[in-house]
Amino acid sequence: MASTTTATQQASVNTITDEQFYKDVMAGLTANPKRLDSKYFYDAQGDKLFQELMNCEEYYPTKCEMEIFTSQTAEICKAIIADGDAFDLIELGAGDATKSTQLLKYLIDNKADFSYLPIDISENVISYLNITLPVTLPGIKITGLNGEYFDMLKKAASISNKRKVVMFLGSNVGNMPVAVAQGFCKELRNNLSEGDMMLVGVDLKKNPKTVLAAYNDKGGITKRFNLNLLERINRELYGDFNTDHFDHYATYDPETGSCKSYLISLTDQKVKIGDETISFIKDEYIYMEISQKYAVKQINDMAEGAGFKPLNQFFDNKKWFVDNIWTAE
Ligand code: AVJ
Repeated sequence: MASTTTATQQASVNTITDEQFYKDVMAGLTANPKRLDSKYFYDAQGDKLFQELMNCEEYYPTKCEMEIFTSQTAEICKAIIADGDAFDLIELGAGDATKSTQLLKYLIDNKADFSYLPIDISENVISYLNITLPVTLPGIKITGLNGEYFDMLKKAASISNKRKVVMFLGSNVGNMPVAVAQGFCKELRNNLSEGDMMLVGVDLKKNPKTVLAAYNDKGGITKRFNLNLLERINRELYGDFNTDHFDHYATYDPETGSCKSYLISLTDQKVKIGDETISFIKDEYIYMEISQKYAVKQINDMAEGAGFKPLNQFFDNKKWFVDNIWTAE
């Protein structure tokens, strides 16, 4: 984790500590049933695997949202520019910012007055963006923030009091169960002022086979992506997981729209994490991740329930994904 400080990293703020990672892992693995938090998927190795996943045939959400951002750039930008006053464009979970780069380029070309503040849980991602974006997008004003969403949102508000446009793309909101997502939207609203905006990417309910295939790809990238969290525990918390003794299991329920991932212990086994020992029985699962899918009406209800007014919806051709613009009321 953050030990060296380079010129670019000085612009970023890091709040995620090994200690917090250790606490969360131990709490999850001593709980019954066992669970791990999917936000920890994204170390350097996890970022790489997610890149691979985004490029694999079955994983459609990124492609759909990319289509929306490339084919409807002007319309989306017009909506967020609004009446043209200066704004902060904040991105929660920026990742490699491929999608937002479409918007950033258009905004810069059209002389919009804005600063870009990407927030990401991955330190690796933030230092990458701080270095590469000024090269690919000359003239961009960027301050990367490495940490938890709300800590960094508060940080962003303390840096500037301009109008805020907060992007939450890629169906990252799907990594929360519906009730948690509703609470999350309310908390977002509490951190914003009237007239601020949200741009939220949401994966829609669709043919269950299409959804399941995306989270159970034939090439096994999703499996490696999940197993990487065990390897990260080995690397950073002195664990001795043998990943050959775990399998990946994904499931999608078309009724609830919940897609869930588990790791299944293939044998009775004991795993050491530092000085602690965790026992698994054969077929026991670790709950890893939820990727919630929504109906359009559900999304608007969630916005309104949180104090936002739905302003615009941008769909891909297949209507598999939607980017929503909400205004804080
Ligand atoms: C980055 C949270 C949007 O849930 O679709 C991809 C992560 N997990 N395949 C998603 C993920 C398994 C992804 N998000």
